[in-house]
Amino acid sequence: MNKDPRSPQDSNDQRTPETRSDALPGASRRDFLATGALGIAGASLLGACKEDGKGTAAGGEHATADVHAKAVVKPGQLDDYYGFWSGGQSGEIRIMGIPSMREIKRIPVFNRDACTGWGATDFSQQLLKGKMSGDTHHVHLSYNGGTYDGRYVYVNDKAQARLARVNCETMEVDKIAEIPNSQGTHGIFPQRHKTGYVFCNAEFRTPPDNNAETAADPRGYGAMHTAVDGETMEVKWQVLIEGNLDLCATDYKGLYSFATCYNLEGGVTLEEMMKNDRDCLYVFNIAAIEKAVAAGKGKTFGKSKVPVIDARGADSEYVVRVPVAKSPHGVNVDPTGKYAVCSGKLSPTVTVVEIDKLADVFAKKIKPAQAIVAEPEVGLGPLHTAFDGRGNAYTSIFIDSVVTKWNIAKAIAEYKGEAVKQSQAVLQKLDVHYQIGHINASMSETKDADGKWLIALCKFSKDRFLNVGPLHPENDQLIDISGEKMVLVHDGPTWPEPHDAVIVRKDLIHPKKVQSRTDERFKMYEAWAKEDGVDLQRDSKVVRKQGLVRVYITSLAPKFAMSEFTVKTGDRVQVIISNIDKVEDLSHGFCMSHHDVNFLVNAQDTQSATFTAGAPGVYWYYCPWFCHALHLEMRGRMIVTA
Ligand code: K7E
Ligand code: CUA
Repeated sequence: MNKDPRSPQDSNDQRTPETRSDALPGASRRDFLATGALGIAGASLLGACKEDGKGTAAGGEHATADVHAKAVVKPGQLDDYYGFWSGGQSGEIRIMGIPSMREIKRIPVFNRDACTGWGATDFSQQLLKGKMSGDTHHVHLSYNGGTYDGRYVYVNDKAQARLARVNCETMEVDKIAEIPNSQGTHGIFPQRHKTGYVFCNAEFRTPPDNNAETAADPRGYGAMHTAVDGETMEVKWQVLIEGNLDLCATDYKGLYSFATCYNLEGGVTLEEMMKNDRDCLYVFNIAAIEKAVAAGKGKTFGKSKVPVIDARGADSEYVVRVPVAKSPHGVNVDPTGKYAVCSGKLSPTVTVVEIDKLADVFAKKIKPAQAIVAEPEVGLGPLHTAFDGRGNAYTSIFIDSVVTKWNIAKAIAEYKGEAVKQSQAVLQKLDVHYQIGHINASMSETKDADGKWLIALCKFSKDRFLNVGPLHPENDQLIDISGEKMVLVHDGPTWPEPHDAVIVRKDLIHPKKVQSRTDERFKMYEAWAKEDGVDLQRDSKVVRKQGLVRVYITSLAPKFAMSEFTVKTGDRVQVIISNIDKVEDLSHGFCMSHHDVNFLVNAQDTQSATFTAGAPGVYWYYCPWFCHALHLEMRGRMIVTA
């Protein structure tokens, strides 16, 4: 059997007809859930990966040669979209080309990266403060007027409660904010009407004043919804909430931010967290919170100076709680800005909240539950939802390993009670391989959703790739959603674990081709150069200071302008390398033998790193980037004296 996913002969489905789920939903899956067969999530959620034996049916997703051809980007051709993938446990971001699924670049963020020297250079160490790992889940770009403005990419670090920003001109991290009073910074979302706040949700409840006295009793725990200024990356304010906060979203008008809560119970064990039949969507009223902060109503906790509005307990002018399907995970706002779709992880349904009704909820004219306008049944374990801009939604269904396409208007009509025996809202279920987490469609999180491509980020890959040992790659699957039926067109293995991804039209992103020396970090080099009377792009010079030897070197293929310098053993040595080549793509680097120093310096760039000179002797430094026919000769000696 031909398993090449690009092959028109590939069935993309190796299951027996009984286990296929792209038929319209029957009653059986609902019954399975209703009878409590789901049990404790741990067992079923992870145990439900379907058996995929040697296959039967062919042509499962109506794949045709034409459809596959659309996803092929020939040598020399460019992709139509940038894909920004989070890197999960790797701590990085990746840039993919869509539809080819080619990985074009990795952006180190919270990780130490041996290729570029991120984590070892002076600038990156200033931002990372010695932390060399992170857990990135959610990547989102800055907005203006409901669509991407192409300036920044934001990404969370769940492991150490941080928010990083990548400057799209260079595709390098330029700022990292630490989120106070928080653990498990998970869902993030920027405002969409302009580059305003980026909201960050704390997934883990902790005592706001975390200390020895408050640590043990979970009754005092809460979680913070944090507003970070997307321009300055300063933390502006926080709202303290009783439940946990999972995924995050914003509306299109700048009125609200949203957070799903899967633990309204306030439990600390799995069983306790799963008790309630409904949890909630927190809706934050931004103007009311800003007003309270301006009026000095915020408290502070611990060392943090950030004002915190305590909104625990009952609904208030600051926050209301809309009851949604059990243990919700994703919340996604559709491209019209009208609906927030919340996926009930432990319910077969998604809850659709009409955003315009929330003003009446805050005004106490209607109850929070009255903002709910639909609750279609989409399958077992709904997680996240994407949109095509044509009124359809695509929900990732973890336990069933399918993508469910459903129509929002039809789901709303059915919820109004217009008698329907079998739901007409669900249009198709497509098998994915396997255990899908996030899902996203081209421009889905903007008003310009164009319904061309859908990406399914699957957690398991099993038999889809060559066996590479117990740790399998993830399987990112590309689905064509331009037609009436979804068609799976490509399998893409990825290094674990991209949780989320956004697909951005290429005309919206304009990186520089050569460094223009206008980034934040040049201020740092220029300050040193001024202090030492050095012209970074002209001078190569050793400057001996109290406790530090600064070595300025320019590089121009195939030479470092300084081929020898002398320091004493134990000296702190800071090398500041300026690549003065002007040619696009002409990167040099600097590697000091036996000193764990190795970093990249792009054309027209400056980079620096600091290390301690080792035992007396000679140490060669060299350019690790292949830059010239005489690249191997591009080196020099550090002489270390006793
Ligand atoms: Cu669903 Cu962190 Cu967005 Cu993982 S989260 S999938
Ligand atoms: Cu410069 Cu190799």
